[in-house]
Amino acid sequence: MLEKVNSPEDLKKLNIKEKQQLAEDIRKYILDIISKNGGHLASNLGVVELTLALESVFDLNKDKLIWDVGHQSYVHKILNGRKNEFENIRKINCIAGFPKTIESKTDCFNTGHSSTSVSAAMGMAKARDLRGQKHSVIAVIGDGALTGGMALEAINHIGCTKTNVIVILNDNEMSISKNISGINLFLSKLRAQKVYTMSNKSVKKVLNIIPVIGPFLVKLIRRIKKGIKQLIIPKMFFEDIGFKYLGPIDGHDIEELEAILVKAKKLEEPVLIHVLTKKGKGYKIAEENPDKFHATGPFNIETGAPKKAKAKDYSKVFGEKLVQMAEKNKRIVAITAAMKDGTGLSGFAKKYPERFFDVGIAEQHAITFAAGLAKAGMIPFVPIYSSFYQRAYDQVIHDVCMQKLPVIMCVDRSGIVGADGETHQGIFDLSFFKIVPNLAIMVPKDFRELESMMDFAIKLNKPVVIRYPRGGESDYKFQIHTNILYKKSEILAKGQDVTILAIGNQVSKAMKISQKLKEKNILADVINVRFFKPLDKYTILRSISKTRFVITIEDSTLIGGLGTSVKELIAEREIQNVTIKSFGYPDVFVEHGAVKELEKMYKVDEKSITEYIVNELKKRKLYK
Ligand SMILES: Cc1ncc(C[n+]2csc(CCOP(=O)(O)OP(=O)(O)O)c2C)c(N)n1
Repeated sequence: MLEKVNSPEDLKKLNIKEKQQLAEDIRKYILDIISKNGGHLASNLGVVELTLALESVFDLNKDKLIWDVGHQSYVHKILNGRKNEFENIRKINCIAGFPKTIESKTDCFNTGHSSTSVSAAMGMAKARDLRGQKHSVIAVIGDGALTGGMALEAINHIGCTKTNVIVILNDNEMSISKNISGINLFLSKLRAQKVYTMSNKSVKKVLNIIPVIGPFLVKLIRRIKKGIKQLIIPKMFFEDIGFKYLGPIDGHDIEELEAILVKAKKLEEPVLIHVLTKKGKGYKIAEENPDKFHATGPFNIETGAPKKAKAKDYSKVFGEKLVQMAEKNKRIVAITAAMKDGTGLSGFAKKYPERFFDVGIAEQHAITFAAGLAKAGMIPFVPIYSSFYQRAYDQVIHDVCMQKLPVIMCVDRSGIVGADGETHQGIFDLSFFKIVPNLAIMVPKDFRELESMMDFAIKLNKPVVIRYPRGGESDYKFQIHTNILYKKSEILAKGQDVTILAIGNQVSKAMKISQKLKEKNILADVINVRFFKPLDKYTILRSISKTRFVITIEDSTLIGGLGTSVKELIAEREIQNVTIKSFGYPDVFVEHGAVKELEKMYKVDEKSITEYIVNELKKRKLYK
């Protein structure tokens, strides 16, 4: 069936049986490709029927459909012009794993970070009304994303302004891990209604067969049902704040879905359709392990086993070290914003459940909650991915740093993360944290240094950022491990020809470059910066005064990064005759692709940097 369907127009011509067949074909296709490329599997398998129903009822040439987070938009992409391109999803220069307006008119709004869809939908709906247009605006949001403050702010606004928006709540009872929020407790009361609705449906069928009094009985029962509904659902929260609540409905029944969508389309008021789906639907291994298959690398379809064994990564090292530290120090607590596994906190959660807090997709709350804990004598560690720290910026400034509270903010997935692309690259944190007073920023060169920095952060007793990348350490093994001292960098190699300043996982690259240079009799000072803030001005200036040629390497945007800090230092001290070249990322949103490919593309790779140094020294005639 998938071979025959190339667009929503083709889909609209199918009967229900054919659509069900198409759903199966799409599932197989997604499973096949994601098992090879990696990507978000379980959420996409869960929305196949929902997407088919949406695309059957609405016309995305005029209606607007916004996918929250957007990790579940694969079926939509397949139906809207990217069926063949799907084979290369998430690869460099190919289609992205999230909605992209540049890929298709039917991707009407870019997403990637959670809980934005309802606000964007309301904006589009208000613009439609102000411009006198007529079309539907639909936001599809998961029960996990509904725990994010933004989504609740938008629902609040839509309800009181009576804006005509359709919100589809895709409730699979899962965020990445199990959804254990208060919102979930509330939704479980609504879910309980399902059994009641179902049994009523069958009763209706039977009663309608009875001549004359049958239809009368159906009407009577419907009225009673309304009364019972108010009784068994203690507070119809959505209705109370201004939404028409429809559901709950089986999210794998295309016919029922289409019927309810047609109904919603006609209503001129805020509508919330509560759709129940199964994460991983149709692939048993993912149904049983939806968290493992939320986002996955390539895997074997038969067994579900990853094709590449998972090597130790920074998040794991962080999590294990925190467990050890918490054993001795009872004041240590850990907070996650719905990323328990991703940030390496599963072990901590198991061992110290009373000191572990999963706040939901609520980065802002996570930080101010940590500030409260710190103010009252606890030592909070808060690992959040770099790109999601963007959400909590005001809280870091206003609640933590202004009050000098000792919150240890661990910036996971910093630098280039790869296939998730521009919404997830962690390239801004150094720049936006740099300008915050009272904040120390440490960046470890390897696992061992991460552990030392975690110990050191507690001793500092002030707001601290520790920043580390996605994945494991480099294959370069450092021989030198000096003690961490406040504001002190670490000299790893000595030379007089060039100063190489590097940060975090770029330090191993700097060491490899210095080895290559050594083969050409070029000797480099290699400095592991360690403290991005406050910078070790003394050591850096001493080296620059010697070599007058500085290279900085960072896995972040160049604006406001390490290179900028060093240039500011050189200008401030009015040091003359210095050549400085910074390697990092330019003023763009870095697209998706493998880390190595992107490094090459932006010339932040070993070869480009080595060539630059050699050529520059040739120009200066120091090296022939
Ligand atoms: C601001 C932000 N924090 C964290 C994430 C990571 N994240 C991606 S999907 C997801 C869970 C979403 O759950 P839900 O909305 O229920 O969708 P499902 O995958 O269950 O369909 C999380 C926490 C994110 N994308 N954005």
